[in-house]
Amino acid sequence: STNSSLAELMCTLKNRVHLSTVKAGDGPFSGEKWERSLPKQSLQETLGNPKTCAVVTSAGALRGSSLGKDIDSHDAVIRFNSAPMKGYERDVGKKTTVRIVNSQLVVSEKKKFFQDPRYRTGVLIIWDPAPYSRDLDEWYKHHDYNFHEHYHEYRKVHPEQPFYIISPSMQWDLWDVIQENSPVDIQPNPPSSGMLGIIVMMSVCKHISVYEFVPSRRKTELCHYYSSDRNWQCTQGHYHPLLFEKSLVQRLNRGEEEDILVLGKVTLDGYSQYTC
Ligand code: NCC
Repeated sequence: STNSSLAELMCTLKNRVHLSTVKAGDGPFSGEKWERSLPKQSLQETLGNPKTCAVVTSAGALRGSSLGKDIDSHDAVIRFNSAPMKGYERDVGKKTTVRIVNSQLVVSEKKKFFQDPRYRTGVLIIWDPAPYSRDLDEWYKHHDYNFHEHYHEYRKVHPEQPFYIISPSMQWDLWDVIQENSPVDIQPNPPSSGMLGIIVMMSVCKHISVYEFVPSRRKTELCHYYSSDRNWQCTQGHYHPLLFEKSLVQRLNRGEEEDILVLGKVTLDGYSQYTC
């Protein structure tokens, strides 16, 4: 299956990896408190069906890219964790429609997460890197970072901002597809926030541009465009199966090879563009 065609791979993802968030009443996520906190509208309803979407990774290679205008020309833009716009508009733009954060960030940088304006725009989505399991009861007790109370509190302080929790089934369904399409056994660690964001956008958008996920000629040891940390593992992965995610996404590219080299831009079709 490692050599399956683009269409086959698209259909595998479309059929098996669905946008799935926790809803009030899902197993242990029951009772008054969850009823109050979890959004009534589905994530699909909230995001609608944007025509064009941009996925902005946090890669250091975005620094000096001047891609800001190109990125902001999309109908919807997704960013990750603490990635800032302010001061980096020229390279990464300033529009934010969705932000995916990991539970570690929300727990360990609580104060910033609750106060910094960068988190106030758009729809928030949180995920948690728990051990491989789709079981909600299991996950409720053994999540990696204890984000539940933070989540309830954030919903109280910022009730107008949609905030969703990704179901573990989504990340592990995605992991299975990554594993099945990789030549070697990979660690059962969850896909990166970036890969989850690509799936979110493929689920709702017609066309998606992904920036510096598959590295361009600007490929650099610089971890993030917004910090000075240097580490190749940020781009190549150590915990997340990043290299395998990247080769999967490269196989889905509908754009020119040159766009990857020069711009770091992969062009994907959304699920809606395929009849499987
Ligand atoms: O670094 P991070 O992700 O926030 O980056 C977001 C996504 O961009 C892609 N990326 C990033 C850097 C790079 N050089 N190349 C890339 O392709 C990846 O797809 C990445 O997911 C995460 O996935 O949640 C991660 O988060 C950080 C960290 O928790 C947050 O930045 C919080 O501030 C993780 N780092 C550590 O735990 C030290 C990182 O492993 C992945």
